[in-house]
Amino acid sequence: MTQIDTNGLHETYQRDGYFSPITVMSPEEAVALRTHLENLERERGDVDVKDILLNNPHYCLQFAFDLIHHPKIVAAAKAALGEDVLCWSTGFFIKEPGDEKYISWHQDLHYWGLEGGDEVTAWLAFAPSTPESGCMRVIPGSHSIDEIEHRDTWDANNLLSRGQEIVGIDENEAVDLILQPGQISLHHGDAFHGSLPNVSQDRRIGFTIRYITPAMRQTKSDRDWACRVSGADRHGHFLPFDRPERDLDPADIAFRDETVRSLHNVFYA
Ligand SMILES: O=C(O)CCC(=O)C(=O)O
Repeated sequence: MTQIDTNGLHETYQRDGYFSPITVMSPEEAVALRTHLENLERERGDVDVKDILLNNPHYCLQFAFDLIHHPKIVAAAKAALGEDVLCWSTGFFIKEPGDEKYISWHQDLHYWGLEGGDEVTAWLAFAPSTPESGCMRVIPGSHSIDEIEHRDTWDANNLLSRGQEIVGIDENEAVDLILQPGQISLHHGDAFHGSLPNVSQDRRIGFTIRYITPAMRQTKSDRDWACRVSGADRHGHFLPFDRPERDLDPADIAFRDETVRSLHNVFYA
């Protein structure tokens, strides 16, 4: 089956700013991906795997590049965005069992420099994502609030670049996005979301894929990159890139580093 049931997805997503869960692969396939990831973490001490996983691993890891084209994940992104879709960035959010890492309440589009189009994130679970393991939480309907002030905390336990947070959220309104391995959630770039520490016995591993419409434009940098995954790009606002020929090739790592430096200039602008 290459299709998912997108019945009601578009309307629910438009109304609530998120949709969850959507099964895109079997738990066995997700466990195989996790094993591959953990082998890389264990065996590739010669490169900074942790940093690569955090920012744009799809530029230098084949399985990450292939996931951005996964037919069921792309079908979900299309149900949210329409036929023409680019992948702008990816990244793993990993919380170790018992560590204090968390993600403060924020809106993604607040600090990415992107304007003029739409964005949706697909968050793919490689491990169970539950209230105990610190699953993502979202405030339904908050995506209709265009942009709200954030304050930078720079807290070392906050997994966000500047520890940016929205103050004064009523957490009673929050919904837990509970996912089993092989399931995704979708959330809108303006939806208020965050997550608590992992108090379970297992790792919480989420792979985020940021999809945009081609009308989106990077306003804080002269150059930015994105890969077409569906339909056409009639705007040409982003530079293209190819599938890596092998995992962790030095030339691909150097390219990824360049794109990450450029992104950091945007995030810390
Ligand atoms: O992994 C999480 O808990 C939050 C991830 C997040 O902030 C995002 O995908 O935009």
